[in-house]
Parts: sequence; structure tokens; C-alpha cells
Amino acid sequence: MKNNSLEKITEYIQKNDNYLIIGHIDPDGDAIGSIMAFKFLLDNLNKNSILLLHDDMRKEYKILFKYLKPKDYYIYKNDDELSKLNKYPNAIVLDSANIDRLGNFKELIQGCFKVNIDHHYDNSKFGDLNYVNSNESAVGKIIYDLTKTIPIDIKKPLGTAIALAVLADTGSLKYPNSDPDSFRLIANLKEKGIDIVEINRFLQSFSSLKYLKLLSKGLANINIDKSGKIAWLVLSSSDIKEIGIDDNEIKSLVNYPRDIRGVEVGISFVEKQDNFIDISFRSLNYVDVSDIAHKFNGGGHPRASGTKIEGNLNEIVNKVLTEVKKNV
Ligand SMILES: [Mn+2]
Repeated sequence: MKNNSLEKITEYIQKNDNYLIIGHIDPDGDAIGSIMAFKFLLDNLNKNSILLLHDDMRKEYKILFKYLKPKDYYIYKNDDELSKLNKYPNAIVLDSANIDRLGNFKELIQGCFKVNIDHHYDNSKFGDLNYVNSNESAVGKIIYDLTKTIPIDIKKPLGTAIALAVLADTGSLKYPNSDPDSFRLIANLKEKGIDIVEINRFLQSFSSLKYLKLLSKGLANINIDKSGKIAWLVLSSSDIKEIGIDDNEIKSLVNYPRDIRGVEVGISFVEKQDNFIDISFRSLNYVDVSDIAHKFNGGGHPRASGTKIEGNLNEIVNKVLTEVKKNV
């Protein structure tokens, strides 16, 4: 369960070949940016590799997929097809605190030599090699550091993927985890000609009109507690059905309650399927929301965490709020 150095990881990657590359289920920008960046990095080293995708995100992440060929990735269909991927002895696992975060690929990955690169402080260090650094703002930042230890030149696809990862996890350099290194990384990539404006526009735009309509329903249902420090947004499965949006398209809505002035903890409750509730937590300054998420079998970072719970929406909202109030 020990941590290895970045040099050790570099050495392993240089000596070996044939890699699966995977990030966590329900991927965010850091997970997508990181797996893409690793693909471009391995291509640059002439190493054979394939990206494992939990679902189809080619349309949404066109900004990165335009640099890939169909043979560069596999989109999960069924377990029977996974045997085709047995010829890959190595797996690079990114932005995933534990092996359960790998969804349908969990069994496949378990048979590989695992290189685990992450920044979640609660990472279980499940890898055969582990580089876990919770001081880093994004996994994309760690991959950026690898481009120096290897070293390789950052071309547009790699630079775009790294920038997207870092901008996603730092809220475009607005969140408290935006350390000087994150600013320097973005400045360096901008100097190399990476279109930071385009990436920010992508991250800050709405995926569709349906999404915006769903958001407006959520915004109409924001509540704030008496102290003004806890705000939460609730979307029921009937709200979602009414809009007719695909539940894959529903991304994090938790920033809206969190962004009310004076609020310390923002929470979103999204009932994607009947009685299956996705919960996200964000805090501003001092509440450790990963602690709260852990109490409900979830995980994450001190300022950003989440979980999924099965049950009645109203009951769960009340139960979670009771717990949050103890921590604020
Ligand atoms: Mn991340």
C-alpha cells in the first residue's frame, strides 16, 4: 500500500508496453482529460494502448475525440466482449479512489498490472504501482509532471487534454485548490498555443437546451437553511422525465446552491432513476464534505464529494441535511 515516486512510474511506463487506460465511472472533466492525455502520451512514446470508456462520450467531448481514431478506444457494450481486451497486460488507472470506481471494467483491470495515479486523499492504493498525491489540483497536473520526467514535448492534443483536466477540477482556476502550480501549468500551455479560451467555453457552456430547462427546474427548487450556510437543490425523477433528458447528460448541478453568497455547503440531490439518488456535496472554506460522503458510503475530496443512495427522495434529503447540519 505504499506510494511510489513519479520516477518509478516513468521507468515502468518506459520499460513496458500494451496498456489499458481507464478513469472512474460517471467521468468528469479531469477523468476524461486525464485518460486522453495518457493516451496521447503513450502514443508519443510509440506504446500500444486503448482507452476504456464506460459510455459513449464522443459527442460531448468532441474537443478531444477529434484527435482520436476509432481503434484508440473501446466503449463498453457487454461483458462477453471484454475477453478481446485480455491481451493488454497493463492498466493505467486515473482519478479513481478505488477499484469499485471502474464499473464494468473492474474484473478486467484486476487481472492487469495496475499503475494507479490519483489525487483523492482517500485513494486505497490498490495499484501494483501507486502515485497518489492529494496536494495536486487534478490528475491532469500529475500527467503534466510526467511529461517532464519522461520527457516528451507537449503537442496540441496532449496539451488540450491536460488543460481540460486541470481547468475542470479547478473550476477554471476559481476553486480553492487552484494553487500557483495550476496557474503556471495553464500559463505554460497557453504559451505553447493551447486554446485555453476554447476549453473554458466548452466547460462553461450548456450541453443542450434540455439541460438548461432541467437546470431552471432545479434552480426553482433551491432551498437554504436558517443559518444561510447550507443550500440544496432537488430534482426528482418525475422532473427529469418531464424534460425528457437522457440521464447520462445530467452533469453536476451542485455549484449553483454552493455559489450563493454566505453558503458554506452546497448539496444537489438528483433522482436519476426512481429511488436512486445521486448526491453531490461542495464546500467553500472549512466543512470536510468527504467526511459526510463517507457516512453515506461515498467519497471524494474535502471540498467536493458525492455518493449514491437508494431510497425515498424526501427521506434521504432530510437524513442527509441532518448530518450536514452537525458539521457546519
Ligand atoms: Mn480529479
